[in-house]
Amino acid sequence: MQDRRSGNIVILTGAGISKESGIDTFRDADGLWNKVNIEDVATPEGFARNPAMVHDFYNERRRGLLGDNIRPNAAHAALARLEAEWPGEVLLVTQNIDNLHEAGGSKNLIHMHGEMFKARCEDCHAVHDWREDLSLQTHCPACEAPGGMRPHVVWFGEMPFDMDRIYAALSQCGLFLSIGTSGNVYPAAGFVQEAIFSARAHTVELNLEPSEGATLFAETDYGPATEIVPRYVDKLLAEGW
Ligand code: BV8
Repeated sequence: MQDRRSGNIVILTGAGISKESGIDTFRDADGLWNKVNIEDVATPEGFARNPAMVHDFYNERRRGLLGDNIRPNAAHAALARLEAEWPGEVLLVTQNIDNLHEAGGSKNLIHMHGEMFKARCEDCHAVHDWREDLSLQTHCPACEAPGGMRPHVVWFGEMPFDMDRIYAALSQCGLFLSIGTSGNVYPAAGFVQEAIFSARAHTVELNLEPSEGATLFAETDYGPATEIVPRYVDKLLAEGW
């Protein structure tokens, strides 16, 4: 069992942590997946069928993330403070493709579903930092080939990134903290069971409302992330879990 005041922590975040920064979630009433059909815009099949439509979908979201009004909130800042002040290892695994955790100061971070500000060439597989629109006319800066660029984002049916590193961290954590995710999407939604069975970790859910996996957590707190995450980080730093 890990020491509750210094053991390793794995944090999983979802769209809920960025909601108060002005970024839509996916499954709330005003969520993204209620406005577009997942199969059309977030699968490799959808991209193959209509790449221009998928580029438009991501170009609009990428432009939105570049707005001056989109900034990290108190929950992002609290997780960066935890990483800086906690005596043990803190690994932050996010399902989000925005860059608010980095902007909020987190460093030990995995974007398991990719990043909106990166683009990948399907011809040479080079990954580039990217803030402009993408289209079928976009040339790859590395191999010069046109038409092969796509968002460096994990679509449904594709393998999330860094899974080995994530499962290794889950098997050695004393605390698994899930924040702002509905627990609908796998393999992320299965991390809580992995932490319980492979590390006998203490598990905590911080969310606006109970997620699909709420009953699996030993401890829960519900409310807006900007309120409950800083409060929980203060408690963790003062007395452990
Ligand atoms: C995989 C990037 C194999 C794109 C995303 C058939 C065929 C193939 C696969 C499957 C299949 N059936 C099932 C699957 C598996 C599938 C899956 O889980 N489907 C679901 C729908 C059933 N998963 C996959 O395909 C994954 N790959 O399985 O590969 C494999 C298996 C095992 C191990 C390795 C590999 C790939 C999934 C990744 C898809 N890409 N995103 C993009 O962003 O455009 S997923 C998408 O949902 C989002 O990106 C997001 O990351 C993810 C999860 O959503 P949440 O973050 O939880 O957001 P949501 O809106 O749902 O919830 C928000 C929560 O916040 C709510 O609970 C709300 O109450 C709360 N909240 C709101 N406001 C606040 C708040 N909380 C706090 N404060 C607030 N203010």
